[in-house]
Amino acid sequence: MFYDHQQIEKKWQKYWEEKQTYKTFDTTDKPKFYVLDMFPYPSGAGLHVGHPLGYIASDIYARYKRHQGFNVLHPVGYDSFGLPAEQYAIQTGQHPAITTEQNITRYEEQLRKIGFSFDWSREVRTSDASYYKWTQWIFIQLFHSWYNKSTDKAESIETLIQHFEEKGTQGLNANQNEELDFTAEEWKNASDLDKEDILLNYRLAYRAETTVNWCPALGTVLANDEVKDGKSERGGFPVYQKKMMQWSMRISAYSERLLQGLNTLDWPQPLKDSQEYWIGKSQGAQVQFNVENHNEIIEVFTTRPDTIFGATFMVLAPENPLVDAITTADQKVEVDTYIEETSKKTERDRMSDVKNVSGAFTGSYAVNPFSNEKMPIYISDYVLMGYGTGAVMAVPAHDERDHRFAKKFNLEIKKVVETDEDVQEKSFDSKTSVCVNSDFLNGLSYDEAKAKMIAEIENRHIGHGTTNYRQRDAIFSRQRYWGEPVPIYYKDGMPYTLPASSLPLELPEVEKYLPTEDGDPPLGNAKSFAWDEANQKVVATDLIDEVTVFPLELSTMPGWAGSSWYFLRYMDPHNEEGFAKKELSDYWGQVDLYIGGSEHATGHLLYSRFWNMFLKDRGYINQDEPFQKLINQGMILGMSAFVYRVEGTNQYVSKALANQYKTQKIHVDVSLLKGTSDELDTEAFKQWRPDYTDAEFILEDGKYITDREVEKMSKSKYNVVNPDDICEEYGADGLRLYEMFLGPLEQSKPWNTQGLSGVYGFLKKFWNLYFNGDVFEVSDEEPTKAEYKVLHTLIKKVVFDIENFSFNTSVSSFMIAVNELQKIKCNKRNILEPLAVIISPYAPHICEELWSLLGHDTSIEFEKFPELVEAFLIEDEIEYPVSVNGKMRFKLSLSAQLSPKEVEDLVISDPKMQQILEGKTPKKIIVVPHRIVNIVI
Ligand code: ANZ
Repeated sequence: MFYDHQQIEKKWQKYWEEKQTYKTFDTTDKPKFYVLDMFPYPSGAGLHVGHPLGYIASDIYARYKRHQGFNVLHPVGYDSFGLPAEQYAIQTGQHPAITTEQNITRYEEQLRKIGFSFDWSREVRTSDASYYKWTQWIFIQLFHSWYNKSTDKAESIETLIQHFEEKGTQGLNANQNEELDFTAEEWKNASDLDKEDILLNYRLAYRAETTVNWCPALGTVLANDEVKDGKSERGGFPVYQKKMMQWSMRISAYSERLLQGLNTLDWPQPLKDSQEYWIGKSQGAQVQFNVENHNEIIEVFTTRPDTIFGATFMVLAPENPLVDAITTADQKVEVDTYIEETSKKTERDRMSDVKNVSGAFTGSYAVNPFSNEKMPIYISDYVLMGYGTGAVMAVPAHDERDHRFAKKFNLEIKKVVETDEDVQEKSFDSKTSVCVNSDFLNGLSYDEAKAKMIAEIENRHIGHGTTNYRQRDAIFSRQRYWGEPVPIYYKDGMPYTLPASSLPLELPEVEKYLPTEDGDPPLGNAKSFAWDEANQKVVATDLIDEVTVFPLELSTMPGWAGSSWYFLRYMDPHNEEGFAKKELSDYWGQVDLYIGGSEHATGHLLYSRFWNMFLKDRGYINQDEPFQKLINQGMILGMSAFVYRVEGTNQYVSKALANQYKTQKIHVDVSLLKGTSDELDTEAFKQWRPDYTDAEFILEDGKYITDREVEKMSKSKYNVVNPDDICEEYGADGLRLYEMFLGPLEQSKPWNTQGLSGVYGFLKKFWNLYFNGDVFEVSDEEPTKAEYKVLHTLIKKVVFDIENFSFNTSVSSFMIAVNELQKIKCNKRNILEPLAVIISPYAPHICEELWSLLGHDTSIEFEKFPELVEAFLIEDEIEYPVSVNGKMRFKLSLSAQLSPKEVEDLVISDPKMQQILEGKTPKKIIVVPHRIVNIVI
């Protein structure tokens, strides 16, 4: 029977839509299971076959869990604020909302064609006011919260105010910008404005002057994870360091919890490692050094207090405020010149440039509190102001950067202590070290030496043990248009939140998406964007009088705001009273399986854990961690095609002849190749672009053969394959099976359209198992043991594979099972019904069709997954090879239930064996049960 995938797939997609097959209900007595994909940013280019890889895997899992009786939440939505739509708006004047809408429509069409079992009714879009209303609401909660280190959680700002009223800052253990010290009396006497200023020092969403990554070409600040090698991740524009007033999120308050939480998660180890590295916990000590002839004290952070005897000089960050005070008149010019030079470098450049050691001497000396030696004080850009205390004690015999610095400036290198770690690592350049073991630490292990030094430092009151985290607070404002407005207005320069009842604060219309002439962000162009405090509404910008009408915040939220909590919105997407009802967030709880790309390791996956912990602290949800199990799908790579242009001409030479010319290698679109071959359709190439209209070709055997190479699949490399084309030709079921068949989910693998015919052939064979010629024919006869064995072998394998996320191996098992059933001409209902259920998570359309042909009038989706009956796997008869003196002589079929002794007796009494024995008695008989019989005569 002809397998008409197009007709079948259209029919079932329509059916699912009409019957709302995948709509998920909350009120259920079934156990829940939450399967989530990282939601897409709807780009203008649409989907290519690399995008659905993770979605197919999660869809298979979601369907499998439905078959197992779970109430599955498997939603989809769009991360629809972001830079590309805005860049496009700047170029074309087209409102980003319009392009975003168009892109979403295209995405949805493409996704629907692949037959995903999403509950479309729960779709969210981060750029919809009904969604970002709650992003703004969460921002407001963060603004009105502080981190109490004593209770180790975020609390309402009211509890902080109460503490100030009762005790001032006494006994306060908070996470803050600056350590403040005041009494209850002083607090009460402070003006309202001063009180607000103090509170800003503690809020979880706060404004402060920070050094930011400023990207002039994009006109905005970027997060550290949006900057790669000093360039913006999007567009590759240069990024500079600049001090600006910015909104920040106090994620650093959560560093320890973010670190500890990793232990509870089932995530890939490399992903956990990168979060751990990003958080960067260091344990050590803060130690004070006196400066000769100055009252200033230099405080350093060191992870190696045990090396203090070998500290021979000090290095301050050029921005350290102490530099000015301790620089001598003689050294001032040199120091100032150096400071000027470093201000041009980004923090990243400073950290990555290890070869060019640079610095300047301040002219002052510190005193080593342990060796009492004089230590010259330098400044250098390898010391960063934002980490620790912005100053280091340099131990050139133990620290590589200090060592390079000492070499360059000819400073003393003194090795002091031989610890376990030194012995293990064989300190990087021991030849230059003088070994002056200090009696104080001799014989101790690294840990012991460190602990002893910290105790001694504390004892002498010159410092204390401390823990530092590399992770900084996250800058939260962007000077862009296409993002969530920050629900803040300014009165006397102080930020105040809008009342929650007035949300959403809608993104205003602007004429231009560029910064204003005064350098304000694009929202500064809006005609109606001011806050009328008394009437609690947005009014014309002209009305700002700083009395009743105030300016609103002009920056917008970063891309990660909306994606930090979307998994909660899916639980209750239409709620207008809250972001999600507590009963529902309790019922759906954690995401049980989250699938997405590894590029979100330190961005989205840290921010969303942070917001989730915050919402838990404030009692809005119950779970600590949002994503219990996470899988990073690999990338699907494209097969790029290249032509060789003879330099300076419009001639193109075929691959094999290219080395005879001086050529340039140029990408061509893979759609210009003939069929699935490497041959270029030269006519199509000429029409591709105006510059190629007059192209001439140097052919081999009358053909132009392109060069091929595996690269990342990307529109810019012209190697994308559109899933729509694949669905058209091989069906969505073919696409789904093939994407899984390509290889293990986590690995990267090249796409090869030729491989699709294999899975398509399988689908046809599977289909035809249910037909006799053109007639659907399934027999009700009881299957044989052999038939049951094929089925149950498959059940066992597929259950194991799905539960271990090994989707590629299931596809091979389907192929094996279908081949075997075809060979034994099985068309029994008791085999073919369960077979359709087993294959349906992978190829849902064909299985729905077969299911309905089998006489069912409900969807296959909720059928119970067939259960394994081990008895069917047990062999009845074993065909024993009988080997005599190491040579296989004959085979004997015996019951699998026999004991070794019974096997032995039956083999010996067999006439064939009797003939071989010729009356002799065997010297030795070894029976390996179910395998072989070895006889020595
Ligand atoms: C002496 C020493 C001896 C150090 C030694 C290391 C090895 P992590 O692990 O990243 O926390 N350091 C401290 N503050 C710094 C800053 N603002 N900029 C650059 N470097 C800074 O690194 C902590 C170590 O990095 C500290 O321990 C300090 O050097 C340096 F054999 O002190 B150490």
